[in-house]
Amino acid sequence: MTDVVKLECHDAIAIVTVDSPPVNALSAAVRRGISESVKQAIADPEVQAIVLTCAGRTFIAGADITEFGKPPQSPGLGDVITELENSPKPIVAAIHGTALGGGLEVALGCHFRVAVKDAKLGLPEVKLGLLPGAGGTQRLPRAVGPELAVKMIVGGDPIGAAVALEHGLIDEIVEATAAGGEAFARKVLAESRPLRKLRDDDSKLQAAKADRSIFTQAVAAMTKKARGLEAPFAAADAVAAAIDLPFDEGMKKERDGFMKLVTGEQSKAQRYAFFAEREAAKVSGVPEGTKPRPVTRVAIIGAGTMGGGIAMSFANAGIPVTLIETGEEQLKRGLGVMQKNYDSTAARGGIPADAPAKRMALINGVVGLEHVKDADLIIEAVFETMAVKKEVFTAIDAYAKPGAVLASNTSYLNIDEIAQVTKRPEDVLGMHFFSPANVMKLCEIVRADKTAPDALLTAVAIARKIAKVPAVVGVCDGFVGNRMLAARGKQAEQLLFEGALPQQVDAVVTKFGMPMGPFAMGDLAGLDIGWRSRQDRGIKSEIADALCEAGRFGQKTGKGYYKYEAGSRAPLPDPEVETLINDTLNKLGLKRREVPDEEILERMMYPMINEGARILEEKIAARPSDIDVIWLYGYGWPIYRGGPMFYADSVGLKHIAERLSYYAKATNDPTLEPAPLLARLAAEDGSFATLTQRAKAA
Ligand code: 3H9
Repeated sequence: MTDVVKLECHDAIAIVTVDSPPVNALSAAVRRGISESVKQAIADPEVQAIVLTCAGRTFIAGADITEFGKPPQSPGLGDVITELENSPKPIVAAIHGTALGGGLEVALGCHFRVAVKDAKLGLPEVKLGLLPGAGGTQRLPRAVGPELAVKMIVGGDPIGAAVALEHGLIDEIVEATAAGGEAFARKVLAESRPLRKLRDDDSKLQAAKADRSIFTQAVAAMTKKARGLEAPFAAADAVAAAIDLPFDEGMKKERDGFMKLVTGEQSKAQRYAFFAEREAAKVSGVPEGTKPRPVTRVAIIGAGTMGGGIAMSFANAGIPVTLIETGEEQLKRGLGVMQKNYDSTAARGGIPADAPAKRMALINGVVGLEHVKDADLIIEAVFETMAVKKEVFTAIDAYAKPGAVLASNTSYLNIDEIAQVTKRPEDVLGMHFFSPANVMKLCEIVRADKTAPDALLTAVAIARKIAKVPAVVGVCDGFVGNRMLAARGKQAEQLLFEGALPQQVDAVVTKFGMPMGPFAMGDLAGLDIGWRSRQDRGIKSEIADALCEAGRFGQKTGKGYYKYEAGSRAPLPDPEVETLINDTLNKLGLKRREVPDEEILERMMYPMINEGARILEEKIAARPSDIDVIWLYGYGWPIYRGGPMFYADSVGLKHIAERLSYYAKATNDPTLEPAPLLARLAAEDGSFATLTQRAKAA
């Protein structure tokens, strides 16, 4: 029929196949192809039923996200779906892979749905800052009831075929899509089944119409973690319309909500983040045709907090792990923590009841570095000093098989120096996981001077396989994330010397959307670590030092920048800290001033952005979007603000450069002067996005 949609006829059954790699997204051409094929099948007197299916790896994965923000092209998706629903001949959607967003909405417009057993069905639009805009909020509650619909639409996670069958979203599980769809269509014809138009079927809405709490409770559960986001609340409103209003009015409400979101700033940022994440997995400077090395077993050295979390990430993906410790006692403790962690997740229903045993069975705890010998990838997660790292890498070099990739989980040490102690620096790189490693999605992959391209790709591929988001970075102190964090930390401390209080600084940062402010974060990590390191280097930081001298090491001592009630992690402002700050400032002869929140925000964000610009100049990160990915997935940067470099563009680089210059002078800190790249972009009224466009064009 068209290049992207094909129509064939098998003995009275028309098969409409969408074939638009990679994910059969609903571009204008696909929409047109579906519409024309279905019209032709309806007009063909030979055809009695229609099967809509897809070629390639997946059913339609949604609207074509790249079309948002551009002038609309007809036919609109909603119109195509109405055509399907109004077809006088039965239409069966036959689903494999993922039927997502507009893809599931197309399937909901069909009269019947079948799927293979590992198919997934979902409406993930909220993750892009949107709500389903082609009838999903009106038809899904009619298909599965408002409770599950809210879970899928407001939460955004897909369900599997078995759950879909249980709740009536699909009619049957089939072995293969085209054949299964065809067989099902013949059954519909043989049994003269009436065409089920979801728009006309309110039966599953009745319970929630009578008892509104079914809906409100489901919404409350799904919006618990939606602080700052607009889409989940707008999506819930649209589902409410399905319960309260006739179908056509509900559709109008959905359309209005969708249009508001798709033209708004949050969705723009979230769509940017979607593509930034995928872009980050594309490694620059690697010869074409380079393939990752196969990885079937991983060895992890160190069963502490980091090593344990990393081991769990691999076990969660079904990859066998050799977990190595120096003694039985440490090993037992590490394995015990992992077991407890799995058990409590299973008790909460986060993983199936048999998952803890299955996953623990994949982790083989042993003592002695010689056990790295079978591993294709070895990740060191031991104590963070160069001497210990060198000792471990010397031993790994002696035992590891040829071709194994040797990774360090260091968060700031020089990988080149670590690689030098081995006879195979080409196999050495960094894999910097973030704590807790079984939860946080980021993995900074550190490319050292001599890292071989295929070793690098191995780390990137395996990170994706264990559901992490990889971002390749170069060697420098703290790599990308922690280096930028240090720039922020320096300002946070300085603000205390000028008159701000920890709770004021943290409140500004959390109001912006970060999960924690710098001082609460310091308390969580432990203030003694920095104190010891300052002592070793002969450096002073009078307020932080005074806290540690008073035994306030953070959460672990129940007191730090805040106080903590026994058993609680909630930071409570402590008047003693204010007194301690006042005393310290008096001793130093400094006067407190009122620091406005706006200044705090600028001084928390702009120095980080400035450091990001330096990182780009030094080619430690290849793209501004890689920096954003690091902050989104490693530090909880609010997704609706896109990441620090995206945020910088939205504020305007000219303004940021001016403010940095101002603060450099006001606080007598030349490091705050705009980095040359930032200054240049600001002077030409450019942005980090223009930098990316130029790099792509070159
Ligand atoms: C929607 O449907 C709105 C409607 O309700 C209303 C409309 C009026 N569009 O992720 P991968 C690209 S909103 C364009 O690496 P995987 C992706 O960029 C949409 N491109 O593969 C990448 O390109 P490249 C609701 C898309 O196997 C390539 O495909 N749907 C789209 O790991 C491979 O992607 C969603 O939100 C798209 N919709 O995962 C689903 N999707 O190779 C979004 C992917 O150049 N998609 N691409 O980097 C996904 O979640 C995953 O891509 C999927 C496959 C699970 C499908």
